[in-house]
Amino acid sequence: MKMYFSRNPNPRLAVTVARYLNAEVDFEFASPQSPAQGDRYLSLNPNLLLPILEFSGKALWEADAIACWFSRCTGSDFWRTGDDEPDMIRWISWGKENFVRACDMVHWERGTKQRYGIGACDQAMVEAGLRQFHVAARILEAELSGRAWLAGGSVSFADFRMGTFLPFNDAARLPIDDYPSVRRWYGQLEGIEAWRNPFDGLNAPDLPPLPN
Ligand SMILES: N[C@@H](CCC(=O)N[C@@H](CS)C(=O)NCC(=O)O)C(=O)O
Repeated sequence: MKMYFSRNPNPRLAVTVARYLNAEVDFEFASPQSPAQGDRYLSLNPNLLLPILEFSGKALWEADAIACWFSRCTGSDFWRTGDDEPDMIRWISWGKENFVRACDMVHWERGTKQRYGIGACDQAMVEAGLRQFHVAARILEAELSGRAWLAGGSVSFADFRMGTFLPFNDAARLPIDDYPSVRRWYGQLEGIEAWRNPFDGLNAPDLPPLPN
């Protein structure tokens, strides 16, 4: 199996899952959106996005699907398959529509657009993202004040997915410290080596720096 990745948020999430689960996979840094590489990746993922997992002559894309596959391959319950599965899917689904989306909006303006010179930071979009962030973070705060992790008694993919953009908070500057239980939960994720250092030993250029 080979996974094509970059250091951006969704591929980072997939690499983190692979490393956390010790999945047997080779990693290859890719830039499917660079004109020189586009043709190569179009047949693997028509969206020209990462991550992509190639195995048995086919290509699987979408970080969630790849996480599900790694969890199966390694016989882990990181992707829940028992009674906690609906709960895990609830948080993945809600997260992508709410908390993760809000983080993405702010990170896109303050992070990705600035790193890649895509355009000026749109303050109205940042403010809209921050409003959504606070609405979602309040819900997450209430949930996490009574439990350590989102689904069941141990970390699951729901936690990893919810945290997709938080390793990039140096750029996004989301006010997670306003929410003590969210902060505590995120500290638990930061305590996981694969979360902190997913690219350790991999051949992958750093992200372009943020301009001053
Ligand atoms: N819904 C997709 C989103 C994938 C996506 O947006 N990937 C972005 C990075 S976050 C990408 O490939 N950007 C180009 C690159 O990193 O080279 C998933 O969850 O995998």
